[in-house]
Amino acid sequence: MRLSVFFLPTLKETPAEAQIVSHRLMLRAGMIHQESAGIYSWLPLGIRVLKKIEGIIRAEQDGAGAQEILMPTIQSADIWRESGRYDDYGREMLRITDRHDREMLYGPTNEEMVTGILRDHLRSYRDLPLMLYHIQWKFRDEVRPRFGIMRGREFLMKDCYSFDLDFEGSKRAYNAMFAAYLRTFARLGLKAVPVVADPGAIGGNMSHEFHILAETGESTIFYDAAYDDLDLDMENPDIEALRGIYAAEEEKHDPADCPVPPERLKQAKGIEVGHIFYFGTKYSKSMGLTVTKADGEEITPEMGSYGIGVSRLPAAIIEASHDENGIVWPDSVAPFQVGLVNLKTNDADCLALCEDIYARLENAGIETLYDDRDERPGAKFANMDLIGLPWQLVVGPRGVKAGTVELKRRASGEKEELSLDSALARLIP
Ligand code: P5A
Repeated sequence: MRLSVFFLPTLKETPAEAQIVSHRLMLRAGMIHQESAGIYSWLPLGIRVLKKIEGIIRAEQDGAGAQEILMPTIQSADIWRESGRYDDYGREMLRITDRHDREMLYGPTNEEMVTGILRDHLRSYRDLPLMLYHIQWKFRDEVRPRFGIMRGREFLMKDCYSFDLDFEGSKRAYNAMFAAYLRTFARLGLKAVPVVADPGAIGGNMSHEFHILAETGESTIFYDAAYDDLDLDMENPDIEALRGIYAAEEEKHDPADCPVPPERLKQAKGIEVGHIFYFGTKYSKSMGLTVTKADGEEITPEMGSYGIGVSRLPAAIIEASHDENGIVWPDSVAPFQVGLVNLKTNDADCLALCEDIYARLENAGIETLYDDRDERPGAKFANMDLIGLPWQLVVGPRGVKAGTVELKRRASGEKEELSLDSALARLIP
């Protein structure tokens, strides 16, 4: 992509309304645009990151055996009356009346809808176990939307639902999702702490949240310092080892029963990026979802639900990975891998070399943002640092004469003068 035509409305000034660094940087880097309180448009740089995150989540959900579906954002109030949550949900639910005076709502979550789908289509007990997920926008009329997309009113969630014949099966599903979550967050460049949590409005009696430690986190968690020392293979996490380590959110933490000695107990702020629930037959029972076993016994499936705050994740990643100059994207979610900077666009040799490099990177499938604008070098460097692409490849008149380019790694700031071929060899696998 050529920066001269890319829609990247960056801001030099720090927006006054943004209280935390991720919100400031997302606005300054031209990733999002506010429409109303807690409601945002995603601009080209922002949507590229969001799609990368979605891709990793999707791959790990598929890998855990869940199947992708897509349910609508607008739901009928009727199914929520069946579960009994229509009145319970209160003012957080955005209620809508259609032209026939039917009561509808913008879904804050989909337990009822997915249970309804199974009620209509589950034919045999052999169809279970089953895990279905989708990645869809939700609306919750939060009392205090804030910090940009971190606590939005309209936000993107990955929500998965498991259906099993018995508790044992349900526990297997829960554990498979637990492991998939740790792998997902690791691939996003994050270390997530799983904590025992309160199921709240979703219900049930077993629940874990996944938190990213950050000063700006809205939740308070308590955890065993052993977690900090644990050298986890996050791509292949040892779930039992993790489970053995005490961690709980504030409401679930009882100093009187806490198994961790006070000197090893840590209190920290966390950003909740995921939340999983086991709630047995709460929805299947109230909505009459049953299946008949071979011996004629009628079973009410056991369920769980598993959420990830997809649109919250870009902010959580920025909170965990930035410096004074801007965002530092992990390779896996970066909107482009390489920023190609032409320091002198009116120099024929610089131009020719940049065009050649750009074509070679693009042909090799390396996503490249090519700064071909007629701008001061200082502005170009500041811009590249702000948007945080993992690699910067800088081409200037001096280097062109010497046959070299400069390759900078954004995360470390390390710069190297290399021949073009060695620079490209680094970037093209
Ligand atoms: C689990 C999936 C649920 O809704 N039902 C379906 C269950 N869980 S949850 O904890 O309420 O939400 C799941 C994740 O969504 C993110 N999230 C938000 N992100 C941005 N803005 C919000 N207002 C918001 N509310 C929830 C969180 O990451 C949460 O863990």
